[in-house]
Amino acid sequence: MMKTYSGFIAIVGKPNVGKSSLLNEVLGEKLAIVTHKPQTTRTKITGVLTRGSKQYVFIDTPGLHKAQNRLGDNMVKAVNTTLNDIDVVLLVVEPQGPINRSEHDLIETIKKRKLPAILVINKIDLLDKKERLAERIAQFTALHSFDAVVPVSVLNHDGMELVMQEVDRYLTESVHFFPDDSLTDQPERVIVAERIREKILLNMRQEIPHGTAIVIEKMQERDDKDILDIDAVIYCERSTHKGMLIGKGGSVLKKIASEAREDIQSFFGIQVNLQCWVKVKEDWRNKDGLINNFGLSFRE
Ligand SMILES: Nc1nc2c(ncn2[C@@H]2O[C@H](COP(=O)(O)OP(=O)(O)OP(=O)(O)O)[C@@H](O)[C@H]2O)c(=O)[nH]1
Ligand SMILES: [Mg+2]
Repeated sequence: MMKTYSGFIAIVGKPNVGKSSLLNEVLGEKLAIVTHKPQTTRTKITGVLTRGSKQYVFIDTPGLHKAQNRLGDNMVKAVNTTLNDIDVVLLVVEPQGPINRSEHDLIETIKKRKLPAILVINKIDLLDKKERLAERIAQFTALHSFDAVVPVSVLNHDGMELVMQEVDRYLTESVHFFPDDSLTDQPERVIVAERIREKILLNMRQEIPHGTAIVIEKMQERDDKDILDIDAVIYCERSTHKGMLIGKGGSVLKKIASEAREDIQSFFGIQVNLQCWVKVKEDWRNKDGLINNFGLSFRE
């Protein structure tokens, strides 16, 4: 029988460095949502890529930050336990700017647990001078002797095959843990909820999107037609936020829903009828029961 190989690869880094963008790029599919705002990703997201005998299991994680509420605690835990059973870590960083606390903490963890780690310097398209890159590499390798350093620009599809070549060295001979045609272990409802949350992040001011959670109450294909009916509830923390999410004459909610519908249609390849409602649940980000209900609790 043909030998098979697999590897678990954790993608970590401070918020907004392009971790989810990198995951989508290697998968060739938009699985994780991406925005220009920090703390877009809330839970760990598994993306599966199978190339012949090799299966890569990538785990995208929330950008580590100081937890400000129970939801934040869960996000931090999701990163730390992801690092338990992996073959190699991709530490994604910006090409310039100060190295922040969460990056120092991640490097400490990598050292302490003796994890193989590849430094991925993303967004090199933003560098004006090439010499800056050498400085950046020196700055990080002074902190840790990474197993490899790969500069990339996910935006320009530049350097990703080099990352894959480095990752290949950490695959081990083993069975494939997922069916070869799978993209993720995320339930479809979670993917739908995430698309709606992305459109809220893109259309609303900072404080509102971070206080929203989406619950898909119904998701069903019609018997007689190729239409997928989806009912979603957007929970927010204040009635003033509810008003803003809905907008004048429902204009804001309509825009969010129609952008999300387009995305969901192209992901699933089926016509979608999406209905969204907005409800208030005060301070849900500090209530374990609600975090749990919204599927945001930390799970192994
Ligand atoms: N210029 C440039 N922008 C990029 C590149 N890769 C990603 N971005 C942008 O960086 C922003 C953040 O990307 P994400 O993929 O959401 O970042 P993340 O690390 O997953 O962020 P969190 O989930 O919040 O931790 C988005 O606006 C991306 O379009 C790149 O190579 N070059
Ligand atoms: Mg992300």
